[in-house]
Amino acid sequence: MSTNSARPPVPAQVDAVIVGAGFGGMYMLHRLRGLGLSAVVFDTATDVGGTWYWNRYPGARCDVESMQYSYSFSPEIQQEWRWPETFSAQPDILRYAGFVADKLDLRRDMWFETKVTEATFDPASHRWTVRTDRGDVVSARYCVMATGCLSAARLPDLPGIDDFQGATYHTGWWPHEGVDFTGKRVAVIGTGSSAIQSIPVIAAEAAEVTVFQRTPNFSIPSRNVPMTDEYEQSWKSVYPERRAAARMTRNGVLADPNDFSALSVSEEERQRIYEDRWRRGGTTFMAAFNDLIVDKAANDTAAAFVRSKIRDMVKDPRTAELLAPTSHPIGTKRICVDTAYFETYNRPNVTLVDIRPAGIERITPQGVLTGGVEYEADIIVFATGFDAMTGALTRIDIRGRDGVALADKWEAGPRTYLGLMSAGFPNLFMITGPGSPSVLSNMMVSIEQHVDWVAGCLAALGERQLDCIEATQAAEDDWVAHVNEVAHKTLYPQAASWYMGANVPGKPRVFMPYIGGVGAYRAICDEIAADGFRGFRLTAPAQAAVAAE
Ligand code: FAD
Ligand code: N01
Repeated sequence: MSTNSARPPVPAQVDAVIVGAGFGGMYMLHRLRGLGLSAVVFDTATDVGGTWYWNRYPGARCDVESMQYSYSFSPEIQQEWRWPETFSAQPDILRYAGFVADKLDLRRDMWFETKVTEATFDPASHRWTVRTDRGDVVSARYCVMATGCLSAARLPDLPGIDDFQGATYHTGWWPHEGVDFTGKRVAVIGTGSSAIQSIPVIAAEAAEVTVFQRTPNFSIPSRNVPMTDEYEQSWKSVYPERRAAARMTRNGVLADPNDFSALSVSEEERQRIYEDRWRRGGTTFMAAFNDLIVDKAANDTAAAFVRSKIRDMVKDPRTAELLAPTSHPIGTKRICVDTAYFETYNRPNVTLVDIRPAGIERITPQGVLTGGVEYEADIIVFATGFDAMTGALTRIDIRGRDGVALADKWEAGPRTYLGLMSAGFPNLFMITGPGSPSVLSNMMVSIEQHVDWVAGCLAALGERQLDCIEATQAAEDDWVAHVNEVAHKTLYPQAASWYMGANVPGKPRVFMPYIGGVGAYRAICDEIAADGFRGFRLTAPAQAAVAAE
């Protein structure tokens, strides 16, 4: 492990290179060690934590409760660690990542401040050559991309962005020393989850906050509270059973879903159920009925309920109307979870600026120009999101068979088999890749499932004295068609969301995650593995394909 220029050399040959030291890469390293395989992990960060290392903006917090957003693989870790709040704040999740890294002594195989720039497959040796921006060259049998779905932060391409004379920050690259907003005029661009979490905290400190909104978002109060011993024990005393149950749910979260339609109950009963979910708070609001994400009429009832709550919370009727989302069905953009977001617009120092339809004209040396009006600011916070799901992968020059670049193969949208591998890229695994439930789920559950599947796959290859696995084109084509088919049975494609690539100009509009459900997806992956890795071609050193199409 190293975080400085005097770092020890990286081994020239390993069984596996893992890219990323977030929760995915950390657990992958642990599992590979358990198989007796050698591995190195690279990350551009100075330490473990991934998302929770980078997103240090004020108010950053988990929207899955921590008793569920945590590793389940180690009974010791899950019993020993204590969360201070029900929905943990970023510093606590980062401390947790550090705790796990210490406990498993992970850092000795990790090289930080090191960006993987290239990975090239050699079909003759069945090995990958991985290069970094520090000049490292590593030969590895396997390459595991634990690069994260929401790790490629992006600034919008706004004219004048470099001319601004104040300070600028992106929520996904937040400075470790924090930002002092005291007495400052702050412009916040964006109203997604990161903005919705940070605006109330910034507004409590800054002199003025001006929020530039392109699309209003649905948000549910988190109802975060300090953890009580009783609540903690109610989980820890039955953790194995709860974890097992969560793995078979739709989203990897125990949410107490109602299995009936929003349209099957009276108006009075519907409102009672929504009120109950609103009072409980969090993303499980969407589990109020079983058809909110497939039936527009059902969805409309939930959307209308949340809009009415927004109108109740925001005193100025014009601002309330601007904040009430109407452009997409509720839940089809990632639903937000907040602490006093809407109420923040009742503060005298907070102004909402609707930038539709023209958008931001330019960043000026003094601030933000939109609708012909210049809003002066000392600080601009870009809460403008990520090149999600594909960005971290396509920013690496990954070359598979015949020198084909992954970025070129995915030009019209990502193509994978199970979100785990892509045809033409043997021995290259993705953790929570596009085509898997990933961002539609409690990511800890999905990360563990993918890592366990990859570890099982590598163990099976070893037992059979094989050294190469590759998705077949036919299996990939079928899976991509299935992912699309399932997505189009839902309302999701109706939103211009980052799930669809719609937030990045020029990115193809393809619904990227698999919406078939975490439990159903797990069963598919397990069944495929049990059937000799159906749809994958497994080969021995310098031999022809020996198994399974
Ligand atoms: P990451 O944590 O993103 O880690 C990937 C790592 O790979 C990064 O550290 C990055 O630096 C590194 N990397 C990428 N490319 C390279 C390269 N070329 N070279 C070297 N290193 C590289 N999910 C939930 O389930 N619940 C939540 O409440 C939740 N909240 C979130 C809040 C925020 C602000 C964000 C951005 C995401 C949130 N997520 C949440 C999703 C979150 O990303 C996952 O839960 C999880 O942390 C992802 O872990 P990971 O290891 O797969 O990826
Ligand atoms: O990013 P986003 P995020 N001009 O893409 C706007 C997870 N997460 O960082 O919607 C003006 O959602 C953009 O507008 P529009 C979670 O999965 C979880 O907030 O494209 N505005 C939008 O309002 C989440 O979904 C938590 O019209 C521009 C905003 O910027 C994901 O990470 C917390 C613009 C970007 O919103 C990403 O969230 C934080 C432009 N040129 C993150 N470009 C939890 O609560 C973009 N925007 C757990």
